[in-house]
Amino acid sequence: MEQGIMDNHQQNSSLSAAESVRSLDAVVIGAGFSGMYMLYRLRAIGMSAQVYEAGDNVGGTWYWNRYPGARCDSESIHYSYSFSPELEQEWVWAERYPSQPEILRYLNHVADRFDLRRNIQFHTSVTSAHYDSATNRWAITTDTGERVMATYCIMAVGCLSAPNIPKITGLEQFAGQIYHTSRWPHEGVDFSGKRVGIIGTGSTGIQSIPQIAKQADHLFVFQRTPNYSLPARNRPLSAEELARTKANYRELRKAARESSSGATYDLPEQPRALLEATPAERQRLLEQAWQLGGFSATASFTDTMTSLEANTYLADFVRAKIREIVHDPAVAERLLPRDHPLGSKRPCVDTGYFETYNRDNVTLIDIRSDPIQQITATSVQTSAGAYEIDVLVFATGFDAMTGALFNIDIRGRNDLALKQKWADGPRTYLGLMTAAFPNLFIITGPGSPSVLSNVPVAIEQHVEWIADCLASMHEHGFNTIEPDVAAEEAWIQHVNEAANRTLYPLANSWFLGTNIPDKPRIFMPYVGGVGVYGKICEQVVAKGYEGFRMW
Ligand code: NA7
Repeated sequence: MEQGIMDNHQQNSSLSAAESVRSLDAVVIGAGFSGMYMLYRLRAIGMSAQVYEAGDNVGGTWYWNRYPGARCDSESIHYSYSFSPELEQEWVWAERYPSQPEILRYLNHVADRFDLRRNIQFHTSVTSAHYDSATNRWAITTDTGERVMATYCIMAVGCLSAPNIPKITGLEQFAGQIYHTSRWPHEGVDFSGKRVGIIGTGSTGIQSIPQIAKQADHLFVFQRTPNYSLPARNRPLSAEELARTKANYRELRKAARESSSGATYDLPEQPRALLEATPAERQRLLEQAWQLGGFSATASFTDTMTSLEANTYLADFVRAKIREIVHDPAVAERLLPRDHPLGSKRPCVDTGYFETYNRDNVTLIDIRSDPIQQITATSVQTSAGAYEIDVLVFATGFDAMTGALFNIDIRGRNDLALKQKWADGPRTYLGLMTAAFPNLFIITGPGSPSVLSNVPVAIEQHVEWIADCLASMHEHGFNTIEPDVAAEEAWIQHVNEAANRTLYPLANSWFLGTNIPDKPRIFMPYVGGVGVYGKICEQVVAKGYEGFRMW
C-alpha cells in the first residue's frame, strides 16, 4: 500500500478488496493542464496519487489537437501556470498567442521540471469509477485491466475532449482519408495535390481552413452556421515586452484572477458601454478594438453580452468588415453570421480566415440551404450537387463539458450513474462536486466559469480549492465530502439565472449542448465571471464549507 495522509482511513476500511488492488489517496483522470497541476498539489499535501492518461504523453487538449493552424486564442502570457514564479521566469513565449506545438513543449517542460511523470500512467483510459459505500472508497478500472482503490476521484478530463463526429449517411463508404481535427495524426497530413472537404466552421475550422487551403489542390468548406471571427493580429513577442511581463507577473496574475474572463487586455481605454458612446466614438472604439485584435473587440465594451442593441451594433461592424475583406459579394453574404448575437457562440479568432475565400482553390458551400444528403466513396453530395474529394476533415467540435465524463461509467451512492443523474442536464454545486457522488471532484466542471474563461486560470483556482479542501479535511479528521442537495439546487438556479440575464441563450451552441442530437438544452458554464466565482468559492470556505457535508 502506498503511503499517504489518508492511511489511517485506509487501515480502518474493509481490506478485502484493498489487499488485492493498489490503494491510493487519490486518482486523477487526465494529464492536461488540470491533471498535471492537481498531481503537483496532491503531492504537496502529502497524498499518494496516480494519474491515468489515455494519450502517450502529457498535454490533454494540446496533445490531441494537432491540426494545421492550431493555436490558443488566449495570449501566451496569460495562458500559462502561475503557481511557480521560477517557471514563469524561465519559460520564453515566442508569440502573442501560443501555437499548439509551443504549448505542448511548455507542458512537457512542466512535467519534467516538477518530475510529474513518475505518477502518470500513459496509454491508459479509465473505463469506470464506482463509489463503494461500504468502504467509502472509489474503485477505478482501466482499459488495461487495472483496478485501483482511492479515497478521492478527481476528474481532470477537460471540457472539450470528446470529439463529435456527425452521423452522415454513407460516411462508411468513403474511400479516402477521414480525419477529425482533435485526433490529428502526429506525423501530420500532406494535402498537396488533394481535393479536401472540411465540415465545420467553429474555432478549429476557422484556424485550419487558411492552412489547408495553402496546400490543397482544392478546398471545399461545408458551412452550417456562419461564425463571427476577429483578427488575431498575432506577432512575435519582443524581449522588452517579455521582460516587462515577467517583472509584473504577480500583479498581472492577480488582475487576471479578479477579472471576469481570467485574463486582462492591454486596452488604451477603460472598457465602457457601447450604447453610451456617440456614433462617432463607437466607430472609433470599434476600429481601435479591431486593430488591436483578438478578444479586444468584446473586452472593450461592458454591454455587448447583455444588450441586444449594443451587440447588434458590434455585429454590424464585424459584418461590414467581412464584406470589405471578401471580394465576391455572394460569398461574403454567405459568410455573414446573422442568426445569433456575437459572443453567444464562442467567438473565433483568426489569421487570414475571411481572406482565404478570395483564393481560387476554395469553395464555400452553405449546407443550411443545401444540406448534405450523403457521402459516397468519392464525394460529398448536397441537395445542390456532388463535390468530389480525396480527403474529408471533420472540424465538428465536441460533446462539450459532459461528453468526456459520460464516456466513463461513473457511479455514486446506490449505484446511481452520473449519466442518469444528469439526464436532464448537469447538476453540480459550484461546478466542483455533485450530490450522491462523495469525494468525486470535477475540475472546471459544468456550473463553473471554465470554458468562458482563460482556462488555466479557472483550472488553477479549482485545483487549489480542492487541494486546500482536502488538506483542511485531513486537519479536522474528516475523509469524506459531499454537497447538500439543497446547495446544489440553489447553485443550479443561480447558474441558470445568471445565463438568462445575458444573450448567451439566444444562440444554439455547445455551451447549451445543442450541437449534439438529443442533448438537453441547458446552459452549462457559469457566466458570473472568474473573479466573482472565485469570491463565492472563498466565502463558501470562510463559512465552514457552506453547502457541503464533511465527515
Ligand atoms: P465548434 O465550435 O463546436 O464548431 C463545430 C463546427 O462544426 C460548427 O461550425 C458546427 O456548426 C459544425 N458542425 C457540427 N456538427 C455538424 C453537423 N452535423 N453538420 C454540419 N456541421 C456541423 O468546435 P471547434 O472544434 O471548432 O471549437 C471548439 C472549441 O475549441 C472552441 O469553441 C474553442 O473554445 C476551442 P454549427 O455552428 O453547430 O451549426
